[in-house]
Amino acid sequence: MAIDLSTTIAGVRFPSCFMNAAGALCVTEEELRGLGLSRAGAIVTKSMTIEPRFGNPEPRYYAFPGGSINSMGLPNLGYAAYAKLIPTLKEFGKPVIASVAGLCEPDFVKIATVVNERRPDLIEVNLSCPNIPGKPQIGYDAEDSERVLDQVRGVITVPMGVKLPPYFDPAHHEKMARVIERVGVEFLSLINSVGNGLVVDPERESVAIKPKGGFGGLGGAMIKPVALANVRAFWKLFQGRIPIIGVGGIVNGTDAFEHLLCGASAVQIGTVLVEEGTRAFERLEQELSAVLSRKGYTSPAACRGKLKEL
Ligand code: OXC
Repeated sequence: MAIDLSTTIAGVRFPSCFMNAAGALCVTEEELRGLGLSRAGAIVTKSMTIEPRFGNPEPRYYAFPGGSINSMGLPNLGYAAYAKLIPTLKEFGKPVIASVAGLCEPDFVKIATVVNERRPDLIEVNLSCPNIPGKPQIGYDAEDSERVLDQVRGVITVPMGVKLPPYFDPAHHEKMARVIERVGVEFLSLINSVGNGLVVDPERESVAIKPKGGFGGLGGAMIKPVALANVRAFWKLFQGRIPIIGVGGIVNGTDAFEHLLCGASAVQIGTVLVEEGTRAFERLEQELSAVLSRKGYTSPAACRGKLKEL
Protein backbone atom coordinates (compact mmCIF):
# COMPACT_ATOMS: atom_id res chain seq x y z
CA MET A 1 0.00 0.00 0.00
CA ALA A 2 1.42 3.40 -0.96
CA ILE A 3 1.84 5.62 2.07
CA ASP A 4 1.82 9.37 1.61
CA LEU A 5 3.63 10.92 4.59
CA SER A 6 2.87 14.51 3.60
CA THR A 7 0.85 16.65 5.94
CA THR A 8 -0.69 20.10 6.16
CA ILE A 9 -0.36 22.52 9.07
CA ALA A 10 -2.10 25.90 9.12
CA GLY A 11 -2.63 25.66 5.36
CA VAL A 12 1.04 24.90 4.65
CA ARG A 13 1.88 21.59 2.98
CA PHE A 14 4.84 19.59 4.28
CA PRO A 15 6.28 16.86 2.00
CA SER A 16 6.94 14.68 5.05
CA CYS A 17 5.53 14.74 8.57
CA PHE A 18 9.06 14.46 10.07
CA MET A 19 11.16 17.54 10.74
CA ASN A 20 13.86 18.69 13.13
CA ALA A 21 12.98 20.17 16.49
CA ALA A 22 14.25 23.73 16.92
CA GLY A 23 17.73 23.39 18.35
CA ALA A 24 18.70 20.09 16.75
CA LEU A 25 21.25 20.50 13.93
CA CYS A 26 19.85 23.88 12.90
CA VAL A 27 22.13 26.55 14.32
CA THR A 28 24.62 27.20 11.50
CA GLU A 29 24.01 27.84 7.81
CA GLU A 30 25.69 24.52 7.04
CA GLU A 31 23.37 22.63 9.38
CA LEU A 32 20.31 24.37 7.96
CA ARG A 33 21.40 23.52 4.42
CA GLY A 34 21.94 19.94 5.59
CA LEU A 35 18.30 19.82 6.64
CA GLY A 36 17.35 21.24 3.25
CA LEU A 37 19.24 18.47 1.48
CA SER A 38 17.89 15.76 3.79
CA ARG A 39 14.48 14.09 3.78
CA ALA A 40 13.25 16.40 6.57
CA GLY A 41 9.78 17.70 5.75
CA ALA A 42 10.71 21.22 6.84
CA ILE A 43 13.63 23.33 7.97
CA VAL A 44 13.15 24.62 11.51
CA THR A 45 15.70 27.23 12.59
CA LYS A 46 17.35 27.40 15.97
CA SER A 47 15.40 29.72 18.28
CA MET A 48 16.81 33.13 17.48
CA THR A 49 17.55 36.01 19.80
CA ILE A 50 18.39 39.62 19.00
CA GLU A 51 22.14 39.26 19.47
CA PRO A 52 24.22 36.27 18.34
CA ARG A 53 24.89 34.03 21.37
CA PHE A 54 27.61 31.54 22.22
CA GLY A 55 25.25 30.02 24.77
CA ASN A 56 26.05 28.40 28.11
CA PRO A 57 29.46 27.00 29.09
CA GLU A 58 30.37 23.50 27.94
CA PRO A 59 29.81 20.61 28.52
CA ARG A 60 26.14 21.46 27.96
CA TYR A 61 24.73 18.37 26.23
CA TYR A 62 24.92 14.80 27.42
CA ALA A 63 23.25 11.74 25.90
CA PHE A 64 22.68 8.50 27.77
CA PRO A 65 20.65 5.36 27.02
CA GLY A 66 17.30 6.83 28.16
CA GLY A 67 17.62 10.18 26.43
CA SER A 68 19.55 13.40 26.83
CA ILE A 69 19.99 16.43 29.01
CA ASN A 70 20.92 19.83 27.63
CA SER A 71 21.50 23.34 28.76
CA MET A 72 22.61 24.94 25.51
CA GLY A 73 21.45 28.42 26.48
CA LEU A 74 20.17 29.42 23.04
CA PRO A 75 23.41 29.50 21.09
CA ASN A 76 22.41 31.09 17.76
CA LEU A 77 23.56 33.41 14.99
CA GLY A 78 21.19 36.23 15.93
CA TYR A 79 17.95 37.03 14.14
CA ALA A 80 19.47 39.19 11.41
CA ALA A 81 21.54 36.27 10.09
CA TYR A 82 18.56 33.88 10.07
CA ALA A 83 16.30 36.49 8.47
CA LYS A 84 18.83 36.90 5.67
CA LEU A 85 19.04 33.12 5.16
CA ILE A 86 15.30 32.45 4.91
CA PRO A 87 14.88 33.12 1.16
CA THR A 88 17.83 30.79 0.38
CA LEU A 89 16.45 28.09 2.66
CA LYS A 90 13.07 28.31 0.95
CA GLU A 91 14.73 27.28 -2.30
CA PHE A 92 14.98 23.74 -0.92
CA GLY A 93 11.27 23.45 -1.68
CA LYS A 94 10.00 22.65 1.81
CA PRO A 95 8.50 24.88 4.50
CA VAL A 96 10.80 27.00 6.60
CA ILE A 97 9.76 27.51 10.21
CA ALA A 98 11.46 30.40 11.98
CA SER A 99 11.76 29.76 15.70
CA VAL A 100 11.68 33.01 17.63
CA ALA A 101 12.89 33.41 21.20
CA GLY A 102 13.59 36.53 23.14
CA LEU A 103 15.25 37.47 26.37
CA CYS A 104 12.51 40.02 27.09
CA GLU A 105 9.07 40.78 25.63
CA PRO A 106 10.07 43.52 23.16
CA ASP A 107 12.68 41.16 21.67
CA PHE A 108 9.97 38.76 20.49
CA VAL A 109 8.15 41.57 18.70
CA LYS A 110 11.25 43.00 17.07
CA ILE A 111 12.50 39.62 15.87
CA ALA A 112 9.08 38.52 14.62
CA THR A 113 8.57 41.78 12.71
CA VAL A 114 11.86 41.54 10.83
CA VAL A 115 11.74 37.80 10.24
CA ASN A 116 8.17 37.96 8.97
CA GLU A 117 9.31 40.32 6.19
CA ARG A 118 11.46 37.48 4.80
CA ARG A 119 8.37 35.27 4.50
CA PRO A 120 9.15 32.08 6.41
CA ASP A 121 6.23 29.68 5.93
CA LEU A 122 5.44 29.70 9.63
CA ILE A 123 6.76 31.27 12.82
CA GLU A 124 7.11 29.19 16.00
CA VAL A 125 7.28 31.30 19.13
CA ASN A 126 9.43 29.56 21.72
CA LEU A 127 7.97 30.29 25.16
CA SER A 128 9.69 27.38 26.84
CA CYS A 129 13.48 27.40 26.84
CA PRO A 130 14.39 26.15 30.33
CA ASN A 131 18.06 27.03 30.09
CA ILE A 132 18.59 30.76 30.44
CA PRO A 133 19.82 31.44 33.97
CA GLY A 134 17.54 33.92 35.70
CA LYS A 135 14.82 33.78 32.99
CA PRO A 136 11.80 31.69 33.85
CA GLN A 137 9.96 29.82 31.08
CA ILE A 138 7.28 32.24 29.88
CA GLY A 139 4.99 29.33 28.98
CA TYR A 140 4.47 28.63 32.68
CA ASP A 141 2.86 32.04 33.12
CA ALA A 142 -0.43 32.31 31.23
CA GLU A 143 -0.70 36.11 31.47
CA ASP A 144 2.87 36.71 30.23
CA SER A 145 2.34 34.16 27.46
CA GLU A 146 -0.83 35.88 26.31
CA ARG A 147 0.85 39.27 26.20
CA VAL A 148 3.80 38.02 24.16
CA LEU A 149 1.68 36.00 21.74
CA ASP A 150 -0.81 38.82 21.28
CA GLN A 151 1.96 41.27 20.39
CA VAL A 152 3.66 38.85 17.99
CA ARG A 153 0.33 37.99 16.34
CA GLY A 154 -0.17 41.70 15.76
CA VAL A 155 3.03 42.13 13.75
CA ILE A 156 3.21 38.98 11.60
CA THR A 157 1.29 37.83 8.56
CA VAL A 158 2.38 34.17 8.38
CA PRO A 159 0.81 31.47 10.59
CA MET A 160 1.93 31.66 14.21
CA GLY A 161 2.58 28.65 16.38
CA VAL A 162 3.79 28.33 19.94
CA LYS A 163 6.27 25.90 21.45
CA LEU A 164 5.11 25.14 24.95
CA PRO A 165 6.73 23.51 27.93
CA PRO A 166 5.23 20.31 29.31
CA TYR A 167 2.30 20.81 31.69
CA PHE A 168 1.53 18.29 34.38
CA ASP A 169 -1.91 19.31 35.54
CA PRO A 170 -5.16 19.56 33.54
CA ALA A 171 -5.83 22.99 35.05
CA HIS A 172 -2.69 24.26 33.34
CA HIS A 173 -3.68 22.73 29.98
CA GLU A 174 -7.09 24.40 30.29
CA LYS A 175 -5.70 27.78 31.24
CA MET A 176 -3.20 27.78 28.37
CA ALA A 177 -5.85 26.52 25.94
CA ARG A 178 -7.93 29.61 26.70
CA VAL A 179 -4.91 31.81 25.96
CA ILE A 180 -4.24 29.99 22.67
CA GLU A 181 -7.88 30.39 21.65
CA ARG A 182 -8.06 34.08 22.55
CA VAL A 183 -4.83 34.97 20.78
CA GLY A 184 -5.55 32.93 17.66
CA VAL A 185 -2.53 30.62 17.71
CA GLU A 186 -2.56 28.54 14.51
CA PHE A 187 -0.43 25.55 15.52
CA LEU A 188 1.16 24.08 18.63
CA SER A 189 4.56 22.44 19.03
CA LEU A 190 4.34 20.14 22.06
CA ILE A 191 6.60 19.82 24.00
CA ASN A 192 9.91 21.51 24.69
CA SER A 193 12.34 19.55 26.83
CA VAL A 194 11.29 18.63 30.35
CA GLY A 195 13.05 21.47 32.09
CA ASN A 196 15.37 21.41 35.04
CA GLY A 197 16.07 17.72 35.28
CA LEU A 198 19.31 16.52 36.82
CA VAL A 199 21.49 13.69 35.53
CA VAL A 200 24.13 12.32 37.88
CA ASP A 201 27.23 10.29 37.03
CA PRO A 202 27.71 8.15 40.16
CA GLU A 203 31.23 7.06 39.17
CA ARG A 204 32.50 10.60 38.90
CA GLU A 205 30.11 11.68 41.67
CA SER A 206 29.30 14.56 39.37
CA VAL A 207 26.60 16.25 37.42
CA ALA A 208 26.64 15.54 33.66
CA ILE A 209 26.56 19.11 32.32
CA LYS A 210 28.14 22.33 33.54
CA PRO A 211 25.50 25.12 33.37
CA LYS A 212 23.09 25.80 36.23
CA GLY A 213 24.76 23.32 38.56
CA GLY A 214 23.88 20.46 36.20
CA PHE A 215 20.16 21.24 35.77
CA GLY A 216 18.90 21.04 32.20
CA GLY A 217 16.15 20.05 29.79
CA LEU A 218 15.49 16.33 29.39
CA GLY A 219 14.79 14.94 25.95
CA GLY A 220 14.67 11.63 24.12
CA ALA A 221 12.91 8.35 24.87
CA MET A 222 12.33 9.03 28.57
CA ILE A 223 10.03 12.00 27.93
CA LYS A 224 7.71 10.34 25.43
CA PRO A 225 4.83 9.73 27.87
CA VAL A 226 4.93 13.38 28.96
CA ALA A 227 4.95 14.56 25.34
CA LEU A 228 2.10 12.22 24.37
CA ALA A 229 0.02 13.39 27.33
CA ASN A 230 0.42 17.03 26.31
CA VAL A 231 -0.39 16.34 22.65
CA ARG A 232 -3.46 14.37 23.71
CA ALA A 233 -4.65 16.92 26.27
CA PHE A 234 -4.53 19.84 23.81
CA TRP A 235 -5.98 17.74 20.99
CA LYS A 236 -8.98 16.96 23.18
CA LEU A 237 -9.36 20.49 24.47
CA PHE A 238 -9.48 21.85 20.89
CA GLN A 239 -11.26 18.79 19.48
CA GLY A 240 -8.62 18.66 16.76
CA ARG A 241 -9.20 22.23 15.54
CA ILE A 242 -5.62 23.42 16.14
CA PRO A 243 -2.90 21.39 14.42
CA ILE A 244 -0.24 19.97 16.70
CA ILE A 245 3.39 19.11 16.01
CA GLY A 246 4.36 16.38 18.47
CA VAL A 247 7.87 16.63 19.94
CA GLY A 248 9.43 14.38 22.53
CA GLY A 249 10.70 10.82 22.63
CA ILE A 250 10.48 9.96 18.95
CA VAL A 251 13.20 7.41 18.36
CA ASN A 252 11.45 5.06 15.92
CA GLY A 253 8.45 4.88 13.62
CA THR A 254 6.19 3.49 16.32
CA ASP A 255 6.91 6.49 18.55
CA ALA A 256 5.82 8.76 15.69
CA PHE A 257 2.68 6.65 15.19
CA GLU A 258 1.83 7.08 18.88
CA HIS A 259 2.12 10.87 18.53
CA LEU A 260 -0.21 10.77 15.50
CA LEU A 261 -2.73 8.62 17.38
CA CYS A 262 -2.71 11.18 20.20
CA GLY A 263 -3.51 13.94 17.71
CA ALA A 264 -0.27 15.19 16.14
CA SER A 265 -0.28 16.23 12.47
CA ALA A 266 3.51 16.09 12.25
CA VAL A 267 6.45 15.34 14.53
CA GLN A 268 9.80 16.90 15.31
CA ILE A 269 12.92 15.04 16.36
CA GLY A 270 15.67 16.31 18.64
CA THR A 271 17.85 13.85 20.53
CA VAL A 272 17.70 11.16 17.84
CA LEU A 273 18.67 13.70 15.17
CA VAL A 274 21.66 14.90 17.17
CA GLU A 275 22.74 11.32 17.86
CA GLU A 276 22.10 9.82 14.41
CA GLY A 277 22.36 12.75 12.00
CA THR A 278 19.97 13.58 9.16
CA ARG A 279 19.85 9.99 7.93
CA ALA A 280 17.41 9.46 10.83
CA PHE A 281 14.70 11.01 8.64
CA GLU A 282 14.87 8.27 6.05
CA ARG A 283 14.82 5.52 8.67
CA LEU A 284 11.88 7.07 10.51
CA GLU A 285 9.93 7.50 7.27
CA GLN A 286 10.45 3.84 6.42
CA GLU A 287 9.51 2.69 9.90
CA LEU A 288 6.38 4.84 10.11
CA SER A 289 5.32 3.80 6.60
CA ALA A 290 5.68 0.16 7.64
CA VAL A 291 3.55 0.69 10.77
CA LEU A 292 0.84 2.61 8.90
CA SER A 293 0.76 0.06 6.13
CA ARG A 294 0.52 -2.88 8.56
CA LYS A 295 -2.38 -1.11 10.27
CA GLY A 296 -4.17 -0.28 7.01
CA TYR A 297 -3.71 3.50 7.19
CA THR A 298 -2.70 5.32 4.00
CA SER A 299 -1.53 8.59 5.55
CA PRO A 300 -0.72 10.24 8.90
CA ALA A 301 -4.04 12.07 8.72
CA ALA A 302 -5.91 8.77 8.55
CA CYS A 303 -4.89 7.80 12.10
CA ARG A 304 -4.66 11.28 13.61
CA GLY A 305 -6.32 11.49 17.00
CA LYS A 306 -7.72 7.95 16.74
CA LEU A 307 -6.37 6.83 20.12
CA LYS A 308 -8.86 4.52 21.82
CA GLU A 309 -9.81 5.04 25.44
CA LEU A 310 -10.84 2.17 27.66
N1 OXC B 1 14.98 23.98 24.78
C1 OXC B 1 15.09 25.18 24.19
O1 OXC B 1 14.10 25.81 23.92
N2 OXC B 1 16.33 25.66 23.94
C2 OXC B 1 17.49 24.87 24.13
N3 OXC B 1 17.28 23.74 24.94
C3 OXC B 1 16.02 23.27 25.17
O2 OXC B 1 15.86 22.23 25.77
C4 OXC B 1 18.66 25.72 24.56
O3 OXC B 1 19.15 26.45 23.70
O4 OXC B 1 19.07 25.66 25.71
